Amino acid sequence: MKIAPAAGDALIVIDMQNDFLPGGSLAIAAGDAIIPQLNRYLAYFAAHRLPVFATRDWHPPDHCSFQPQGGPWPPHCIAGSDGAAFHSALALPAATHVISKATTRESDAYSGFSGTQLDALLRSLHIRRVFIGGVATEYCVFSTVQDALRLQYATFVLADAVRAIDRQPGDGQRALREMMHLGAQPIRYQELA
Ligand code: VGL
Ligand code: ZN
Repeated sequence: MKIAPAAGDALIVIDMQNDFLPGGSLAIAAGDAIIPQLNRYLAYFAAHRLPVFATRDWHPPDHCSFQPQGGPWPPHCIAGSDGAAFHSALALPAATHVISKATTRESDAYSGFSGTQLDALLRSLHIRRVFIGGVATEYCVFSTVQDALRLQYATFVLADAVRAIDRQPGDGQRALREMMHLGAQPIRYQELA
């Protein structure tokens, strides 16, 4: 099936930050392998003058999700650090809307919608369909897709431009199946008209 992105569509790139990519403090194996794919989607949306959003984890140094505070994760994506920066190979257009999340000690937000202006911005731009890729499939991508569906956006998951942490083998695949079960549609770059 061919999908033709058009007015009313937006691309949302989730958390493509150094700490989630090889060399980072919470590195996803081969997470950087999806950058060329994401760059193709970014170029497509920019060429069609469609809005692009990029979410980022933007944590204080003592964030509740960090192991020293009793959370599940090593410290990562501390606001303003190199680890929190988007990967330098990610070709974000100058007009990208950057959405920072989980910015206070007590707020842990996997979803790009959680505690942010993302929904309000999408609505102000009359967006009805969202195309979501990035990392990690079973955490921030999954939560963002769930919220997008709950908020009534037609939701496409970039099947060729997501990567999982896979703490348990198969976590990413299970999350993808669940997203489709909830009503998301997988899409691959070749399917863009
Ligand atoms: C994420 C773990 C901790 C993510 C964020 O972006 O999926 N994962 N914080
Ligand atoms: Zn985090």
